[in-house]
Amino acid sequence: MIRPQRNAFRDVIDLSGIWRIRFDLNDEGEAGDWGAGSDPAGTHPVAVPGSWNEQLAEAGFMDYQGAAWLQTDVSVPTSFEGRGIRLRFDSADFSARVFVDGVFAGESGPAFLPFEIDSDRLVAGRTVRIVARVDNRLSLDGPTSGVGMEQYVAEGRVRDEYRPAVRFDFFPYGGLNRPVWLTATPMGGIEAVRLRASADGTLTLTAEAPPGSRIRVALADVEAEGLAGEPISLRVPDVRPWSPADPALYDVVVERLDALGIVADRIDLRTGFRDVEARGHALLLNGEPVTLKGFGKHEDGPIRGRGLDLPQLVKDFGLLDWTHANSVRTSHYPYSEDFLDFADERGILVIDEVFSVNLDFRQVTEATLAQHRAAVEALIARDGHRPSVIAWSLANEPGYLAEPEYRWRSGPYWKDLFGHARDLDPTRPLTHANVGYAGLDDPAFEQADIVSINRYFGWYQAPAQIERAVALLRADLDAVAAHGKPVFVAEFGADALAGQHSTSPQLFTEEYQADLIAAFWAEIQAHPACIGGHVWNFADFRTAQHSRRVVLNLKGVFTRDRQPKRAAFVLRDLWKDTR
Ligand code: BDP
Repeated sequence: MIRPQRNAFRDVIDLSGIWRIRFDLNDEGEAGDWGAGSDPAGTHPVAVPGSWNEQLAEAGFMDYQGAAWLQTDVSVPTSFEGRGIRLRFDSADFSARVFVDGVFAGESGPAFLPFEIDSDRLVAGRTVRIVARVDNRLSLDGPTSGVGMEQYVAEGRVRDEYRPAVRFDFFPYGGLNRPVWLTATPMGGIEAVRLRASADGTLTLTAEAPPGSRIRVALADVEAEGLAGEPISLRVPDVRPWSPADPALYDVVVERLDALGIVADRIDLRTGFRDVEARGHALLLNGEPVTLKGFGKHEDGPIRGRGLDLPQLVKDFGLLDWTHANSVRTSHYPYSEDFLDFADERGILVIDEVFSVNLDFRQVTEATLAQHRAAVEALIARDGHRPSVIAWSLANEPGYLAEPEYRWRSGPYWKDLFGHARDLDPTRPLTHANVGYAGLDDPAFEQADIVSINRYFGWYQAPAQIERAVALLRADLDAVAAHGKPVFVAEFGADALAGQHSTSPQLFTEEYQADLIAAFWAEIQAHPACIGGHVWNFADFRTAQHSRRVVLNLKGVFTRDRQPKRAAFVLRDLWKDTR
């Protein structure tokens, strides 16, 4: 799948704007033919991109979990005549079925990743009705295990009940949270591009296009030609390797030539040349050890929820620079491509995470593994050309319910999944984020290239006892270092309510959060096997309602509206000279 772009051969219309939404409280829309569209009287306005929740809280949909039908009308320009016309959704949370003029036309793939819809109703010169049935429930056997009231009751885990029902600690926003596009591409055009670029200036690119098509690749002053479906290699002399200190990007032009050698399609991409490798206890970028300092984040903001927010993206990258952070994990799902554009440009190293949170091994079936594999494939296909992406994270905190099944069922599961990811991309290290309940001998560690751990000593365990917390961290670092791999602290932190202060160690104060983070950072830096750490979280974010949360998860070092807490200044100072 190629990202929508406009050039002499391709065109794109942004369908962002106010759509209409109809909530399907009784799941009757499919039977009731709601795909044909609804009378505006029974609908609400909703902004796309944007989550429906806060937008329509007053209408009663803040915590709504279920299906909702979003619709808009679009006039297909006559200039699209003679080209392939499609819809492209950058994502749908968490899944969607799409109807064009009342006819089912296709559905989403893995959550948080783009999908395209073909329909013979998309004809130049016509006005068509697009209806997307979006559902923010998760299936029980997906790579992020769903949960419902029945499970809460059956498990007798009354205290774990979240509203809306989720097994994870962030809000299950529903809606079309990223743009939707109408695209026109040449018939028989380029359908996909995979590329690898290394620090020595070599680039290998494979373009998918009709068999036998000739493909030309041009980059800097170098050109190469080959056939669709086959690797085409070239070498840029005196390349400037990409790194946080010098995020040098190169424009790559990929063209398909017709039988006469005339250009019939063109794709513009940007990439950077760099190598990344886990060796011994080190992470090497272009052969040099690198320390990861940064944050776990979320796509989250007031009102728009998870809706793409470009001003906030600009601000966030400014704040990453301001704190001297060099890396981010896309906890806990693939972020927008706009986010990754910034990361590539600004030299921010990204651990790119698949949407698999708290996978419950009591519920794992063959279908789970198949979906998990598909999510890894789609993520690597979307982001594989990005120099900023230095590692794939295949899961966050699987086995977090301490279910005994984790011990005996997860080994073969990880072997298959990590093996699959490695086959697809042997150039990047693989990891996952371990939770204490899954053990220091987490079966996933055996497959991972980087051993990542999430640890909340000083918060959930040993609260208000920083010295003990650090000792517990050290013990775990020592234990997992025995795997002989680089060790990474993927999450640590404490909630702090901005404006809450104390002279003694008190949970929820800015001082306690700052002191805990500083103490952890000292240990992370001192530990010989440790390649760095990510503070949880960059900013306060909304989560489902739970008695442990005051509306938001307050572990941000910035508030939800990006005001610094004390910890932000402390990190800025600590990270100033860390390379
Ligand atoms: C970790 C999870 C993260 C949570 C965090 C917390 O990976 O999603 O938000 O705990 O409790 O276990 O704040």
